[in-house]
Amino acid sequence: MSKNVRIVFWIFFIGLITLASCSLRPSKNFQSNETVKAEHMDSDLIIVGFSQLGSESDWRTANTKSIQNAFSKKNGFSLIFSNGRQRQENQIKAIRSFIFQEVDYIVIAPVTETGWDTVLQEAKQAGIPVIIVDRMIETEDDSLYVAWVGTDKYAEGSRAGQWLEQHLKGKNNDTINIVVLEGTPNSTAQIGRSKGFEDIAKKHKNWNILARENGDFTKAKGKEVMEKLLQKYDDIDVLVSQNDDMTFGAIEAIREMGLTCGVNGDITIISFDAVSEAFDKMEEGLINVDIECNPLQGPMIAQIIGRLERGEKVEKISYVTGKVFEAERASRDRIGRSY
Ligand code: GYE
Repeated sequence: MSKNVRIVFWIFFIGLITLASCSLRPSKNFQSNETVKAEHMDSDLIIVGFSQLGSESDWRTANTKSIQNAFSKKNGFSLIFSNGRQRQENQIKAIRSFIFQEVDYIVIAPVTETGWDTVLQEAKQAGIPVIIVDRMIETEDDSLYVAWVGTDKYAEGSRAGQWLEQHLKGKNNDTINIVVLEGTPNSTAQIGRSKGFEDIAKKHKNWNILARENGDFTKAKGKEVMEKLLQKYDDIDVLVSQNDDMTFGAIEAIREMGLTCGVNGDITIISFDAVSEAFDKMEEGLINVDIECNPLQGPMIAQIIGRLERGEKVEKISYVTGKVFEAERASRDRIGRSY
């Protein structure tokens, strides 16, 4: 064979192989439910359907990652993940599809507390154990879930109040004007953190809650709502913001108004979650204190499923604990944190 003929031959040969491998590879987009089911059934892996409520915050991203890592193939799981985009109807649809796919376990991080009974009854009838994570559901029938894993949101709210008590100790008794940026209405995080803080606030006659507004746990909404609050009130002393993302938005609003915040600032800021960017802001002195809410809940949920698999009893309620981080110690306290 001459050199040219050999080159043409190889080009032709490689082209043939590429074509063949393309047509043999099944396209994911065209997989039917039946194919997905069969794939899962073939393996010894434990199939878990996880309905995450959304991707509204840094906290949520860390929570999703923790659960995805814990439910890896290496750990013996096959995870079907669904993002509810902050809407309960999307989550209900996802749960129904998990039931249809005959998963072994359903894990739900519910966006709000009410309205889950019907779909959880369907899961129960199908014999699929349900584990609730992060936020809680409100139901009369606690046989609808086998276990719940999350943080104590009421305790987080009261820690915020206790911190403010300490912060104001020894100062004069002038009126303290407070605004609260609340998270998604009717979510456990909003209900618990509001009630926890308000129960402490009630004890102080000079604490004046000017406004409680919904910022939906997002940076954009936090900024928008804070702008309105700053236009309406020119004497805000304290901002209690129920998550870090809303706080980041609020800080932008405050600075754009020409005001200052945090340590020695015009507005004292109490935030929740303690994600990495919040530590940056504490180091800059822009946030006074952050009430931690630990999102790394995947390993605990995987452990619960492991116990259920071995037929062992599991705790109905498991709390993940958290700390309180202040600006002054932020650079030391953040060492070793992964989110
Ligand atoms: O604080 C917030 C997220 O439910 C504890 O939801 C969670 C909260 C968290 O969007 O950042």
